[in-house]
Amino acid sequence: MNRFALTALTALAITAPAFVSPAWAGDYRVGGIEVRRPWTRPAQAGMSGVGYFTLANVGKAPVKLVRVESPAAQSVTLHQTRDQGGVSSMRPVEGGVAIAPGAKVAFAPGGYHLMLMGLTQAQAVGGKVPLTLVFADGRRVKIELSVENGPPKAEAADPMAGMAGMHDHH
Ligand SMILES: [Cu+2]
Repeated sequence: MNRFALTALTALAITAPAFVSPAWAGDYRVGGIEVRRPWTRPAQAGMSGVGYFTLANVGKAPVKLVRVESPAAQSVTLHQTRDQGGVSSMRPVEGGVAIAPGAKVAFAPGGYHLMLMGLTQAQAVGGKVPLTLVFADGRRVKIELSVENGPPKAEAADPMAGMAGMHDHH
């Protein structure tokens, strides 16, 4: 790891809760659980929002995401979009989402996702939406979704992101 990355991590460690150690900006790791690239889309207050990220089990025991809480919405539900006979529909996930040791599950458009019902305020690009992931063993992991127009890139700097932002003013 280079010096710049170390400095950035140190700065993050000061603002993040002590029990969360980000692997990089936007990632979270608590025990054997990693939450990678959490993001959501812009939305208006009172409407429904979404939540996307990759959940990785880097520990030795199974984990299961059972519930998500957020002060930013009246309720948060685990959903899954399914394609049945060419018709796409989404439904609540019963019993949570289990992840075996060494496995990961993508919450992404077209599959698992979070539904944030009844947003308490508008979500604008560049903003953050706080969530708490609750696991079957009682562990609670606090994360923030960053509000993006699309899936965040692996690279921090995306020149096209700035172009898209300028376009919004037309
Ligand atoms: Cu949904």
